[in-house]
Amino acid sequence: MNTVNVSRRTLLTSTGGAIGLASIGAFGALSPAAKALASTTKDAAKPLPAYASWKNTDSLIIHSANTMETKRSAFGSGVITPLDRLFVRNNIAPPSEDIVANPDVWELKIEGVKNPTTLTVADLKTMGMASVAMVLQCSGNGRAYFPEKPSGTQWTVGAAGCVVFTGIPVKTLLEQVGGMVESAQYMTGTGGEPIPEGLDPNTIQVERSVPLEGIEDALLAWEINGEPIPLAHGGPLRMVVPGYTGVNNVKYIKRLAFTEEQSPANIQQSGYRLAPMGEKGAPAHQSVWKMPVKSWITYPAGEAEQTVKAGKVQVQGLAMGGTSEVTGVEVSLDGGKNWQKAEFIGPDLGPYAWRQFVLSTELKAGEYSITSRATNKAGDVQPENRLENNRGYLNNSWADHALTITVA
Ligand SMILES: Nc1nc2c(c(=O)[nH]1)N[C@H]1C(S)=C(S)[C@@H](COP(=O)(O)O)O[C@H]1N2
Ligand SMILES: [Mo]
Repeated sequence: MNTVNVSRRTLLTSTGGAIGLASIGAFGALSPAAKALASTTKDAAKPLPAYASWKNTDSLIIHSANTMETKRSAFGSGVITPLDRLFVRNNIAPPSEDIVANPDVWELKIEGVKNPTTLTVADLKTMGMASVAMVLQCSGNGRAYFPEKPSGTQWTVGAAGCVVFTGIPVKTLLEQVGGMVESAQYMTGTGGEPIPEGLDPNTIQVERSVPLEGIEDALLAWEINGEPIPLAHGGPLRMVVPGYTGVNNVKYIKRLAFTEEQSPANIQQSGYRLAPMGEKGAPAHQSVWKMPVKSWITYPAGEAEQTVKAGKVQVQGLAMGGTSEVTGVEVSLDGGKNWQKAEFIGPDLGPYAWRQFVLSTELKAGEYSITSRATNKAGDVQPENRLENNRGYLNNSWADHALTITVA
């Protein structure tokens, strides 16, 4: 059994390597045998798309050219997720790489304010600046644990990362354009993907509205982890709304509008709604905005079954508070019957960031069901059960995120 596992691993690694090369433009150079391997191996890694060819293949599960997640074992123990391991999610194909060649010339239209205007990134950079460390997490992270297998990417834990965005606070920008119009109820951001001619933009446009409350800590960001935002993560300019799920963080933003109504785009009206099982999303259902308190174990956590040596073990994980800072986390080694307090490690980067945690323990030989349960300042405790909903959003169930490990 061990031998089988090892050879399967080797196979996966070499396949991943070959395809990784292919993604940087050498596909034609692949030997026929490598091509055959890539297309027939059951678990063969898919290739990285060109716009994300700089990503670390070994750290990612590549679901498709527009969906890649960080492996549970690849978050590392530093609080900030390195960009080459950060998940990627595009609802439609991203724009051309040309738009990040000179970020400063990118234009943003600003509407629904007293003095509507168009500003370049260079203009914005002169007007204000702030940084925020925050969890970026897809609304559907954890969808794979819904037994009903809702449609959409089968994300496990890795459609999430903790990153630092730098840009101009939306509030600062608002001061410079005379404030929003009185009728404004939402901040609406429009993604810069080109819309093919003849298509009704509402069918595919990534345009999201968040309630005004979200403006408080929102930024229009041009940097991520200290570098210009790469195309894959929404450069040249991205709307970021700390505490809100991934979709509300509009990439390649070309228009920022303060609107009375939510965007008419499908992605706002029917997508990302908490519809009951069997029902289609509609405006009557709650929109997916704020993230709930959540945590998960990252070690021991192999992608397949993981065997750990008996003795002292540092059980590790990460915990986030959602819109209220995470204040505590407990670990269970017996499927939720008993809980032990874990220690946070590393720097505290504020309410929107996650914290790494560790439980130093001693494990005897046997099988363990390990999981974690976080609490935030607002008093929310990570629940045992997921909130059932048709599209598999917002899964923060500690039971769903439990792992079975073997100690030998
Ligand atoms: N313009 C635009 N913004 C977008 C998307 C998109 O497809 N287009 N996808 C959203 C979704 S669903 C998620 S989860 C995050 C993913 O961010 P990342 O790719 O930087 O990890 O971007 C959001 N912003
Ligand atoms: Mo998402």
